[in-house]
Amino acid sequence: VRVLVADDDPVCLTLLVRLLKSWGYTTIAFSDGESALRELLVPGAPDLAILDWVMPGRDGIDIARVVRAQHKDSYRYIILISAKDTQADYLEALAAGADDLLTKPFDPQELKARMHVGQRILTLQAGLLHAIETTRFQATHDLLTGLPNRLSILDTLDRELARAQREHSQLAVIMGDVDHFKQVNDTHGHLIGDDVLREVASRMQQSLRTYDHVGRFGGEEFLILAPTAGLEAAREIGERVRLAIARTPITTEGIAINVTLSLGVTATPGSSGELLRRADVALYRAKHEGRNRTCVEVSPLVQTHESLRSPLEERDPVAARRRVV
Ligand code: GH3
Ligand code: MG
Ligand code: MG
Repeated sequence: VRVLVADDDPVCLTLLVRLLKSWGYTTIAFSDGESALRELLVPGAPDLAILDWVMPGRDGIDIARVVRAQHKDSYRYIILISAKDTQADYLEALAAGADDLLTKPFDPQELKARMHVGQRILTLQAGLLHAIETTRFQATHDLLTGLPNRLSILDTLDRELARAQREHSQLAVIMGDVDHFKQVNDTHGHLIGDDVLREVASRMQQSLRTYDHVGRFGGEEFLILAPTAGLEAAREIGERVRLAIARTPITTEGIAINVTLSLGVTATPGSSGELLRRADVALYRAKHEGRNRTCVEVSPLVQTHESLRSPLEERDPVAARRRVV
């Protein structure tokens, strides 16, 4: 355990450091408050500090106050040492944010005992932070694939949509669904089915740009959000994802399984509900037309404004015909 020690009295500082070392602590020592505070504020600083109350520049109580105001994510346990020993002093120290006040000259055994109290609190605190982090992750992620879950990806959709509106940029929404996945389960069993889903999720992630999002929308259904992508870019993303899965069979437990994905693509304008509905319509069409393909559903607004000569259609007459339907 690393301990930060600050005291402007060199004799006291040397004594503290020697004691702490003999108890197995690693120490970082400072003879002034200013540099002690600077060190305490960097990430990864020692989370146990013993500070002299009265020091030139920053005194111990000042440091405690600043550390408390700034550190929200991790805890710093602060023990003040001082010749001050009235009840009023004690209360002032605690009110400023110190965890403990030890009067000088201190009894080494008492300091040792109080250090243990500090360590106990820090261990509890670390456990609590870890539990909160784990809970937060589990509440927003799918356990099987590690992707954001439905709630979380829908939340991201709302945020990205608001941002697209603010920045007058586009947002593409792509829904992908594994083809005949029930057959994978029926043929190879659920555990292999789970492996396949994990691999599908991983290949999807790998074929996206870093600022795109993919979440597990349902059982074998995934939702991709591509900020700044219009319809044409979105269809390219859809095809890239589709090929990443269809090109190479998924091998698990020595079995190679051919897996394909159908994708429904749409892009702004539209509310999140409209975008999801259109992506779903496009996905349904991809299934209906034979699966392992990407279909596009255009906003009715775009259809009227851009009529029938968008870049997408010039490049892909098949898509153009589909749009007219
Ligand atoms: P389609 O091409 O029309 O999408 O056919 P499909 O068989 O993929 O679609 P359907 O909706 O009939 O079946 C989806 C299957 O996915 C049924 C369900 O048991 C399975 N499934 C959903 N979640 C999981 C999961 O977490 N693990 C496994 N192994 N299977 C799952
Ligand atoms: Mg399916
Ligand atoms: Mg499905």
